[in-house]
Amino acid sequence: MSAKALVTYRSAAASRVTLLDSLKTYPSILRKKIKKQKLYAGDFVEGEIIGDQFVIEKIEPRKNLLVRPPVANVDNVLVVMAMRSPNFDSYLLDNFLAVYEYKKIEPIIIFNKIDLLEDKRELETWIDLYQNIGYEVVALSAMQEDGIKKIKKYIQGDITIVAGPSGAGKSTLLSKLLGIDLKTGEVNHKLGRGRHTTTAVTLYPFNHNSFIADTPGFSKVEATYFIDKREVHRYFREFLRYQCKFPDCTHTNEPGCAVEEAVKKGEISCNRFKNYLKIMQFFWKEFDTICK
Ligand SMILES: Nc1nc2c(ncn2[C@@H]2O[C@H](COP(=O)(O)OP(=O)(O)OP(=O)(O)O)[C@@H](O)[C@H]2O)c(=O)[nH]1
Ligand SMILES: [Zn+2]
Repeated sequence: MSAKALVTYRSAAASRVTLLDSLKTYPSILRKKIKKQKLYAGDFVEGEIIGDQFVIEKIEPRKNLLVRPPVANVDNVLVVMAMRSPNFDSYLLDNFLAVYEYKKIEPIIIFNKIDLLEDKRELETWIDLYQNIGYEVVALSAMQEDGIKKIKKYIQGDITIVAGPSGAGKSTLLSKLLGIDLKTGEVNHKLGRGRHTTTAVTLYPFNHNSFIADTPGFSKVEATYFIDKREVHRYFREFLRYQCKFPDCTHTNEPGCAVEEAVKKGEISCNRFKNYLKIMQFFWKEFDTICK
């Protein structure tokens, strides 16, 4: 009898699938006629249980495929940013957001380590900014339970990865989400750093039919490494609300630029626009007069 499953473990040599109805897990192999096809964690497959193995007969088309970590069909990324230790860096966050928008993966912003803040006003400003743009934002301390429930609700039924700078608290958050003790600082990517080790990815199930990868994504990204410079403007969500004179306007001093107008009116955040211009390596001479 044919069954549907999700690939929840993948290394160079082996794979495992989890059945979507019963959540039972089996070691898996590819049927001979599709042996040449690539298989990734996150692949939805069809196949048959033969003995104690799942024989994959068909790999469903992927909606996306990440290289780091190698996971297919990713719905969400938890972009974990510490407020302190290391200090919050909005330029880094805006690069992350642009890259995942480009990859069509929904970013959820996690402001972590809020227990280290004496004054919460700065945090509130950042929360407002990113919520107004249209992102889900959760501010928490990954050492505590508060906020974890909210994250679980957002990623219910989805495939999710975590990303963020080194030391931001990705492993701590993962352990809390999964309720297991992945030792802090020892998540997969660290184990995988040895010379002769290969990287394996596990998707851990939690709640019902929600899966999260144990291997973190990028700790640092440059938007222009992935995205053509002239296209970056498409991945700053709030810019899409405005129509410039030229449909391919890059908002770098073109005539009739509605985005620059919106910055002048205070509708677009100066900080976001500053980060955008930095990505574009563009100096806008009016910036300092408009954004004080
Ligand atoms: N005060 C405080 N410390 C935290 C919090 N979350 C994590 N930490 C600490 O921050 C340090 C880094 O946390 P990790 O979870 O290892 O961070 P990571 O993002 O996985 O780091 P890398 O493995 O380097 O990528 C650890 O010492 C954690 O105990 C938090 O909410 N508050
Ligand atoms: Zn424009």
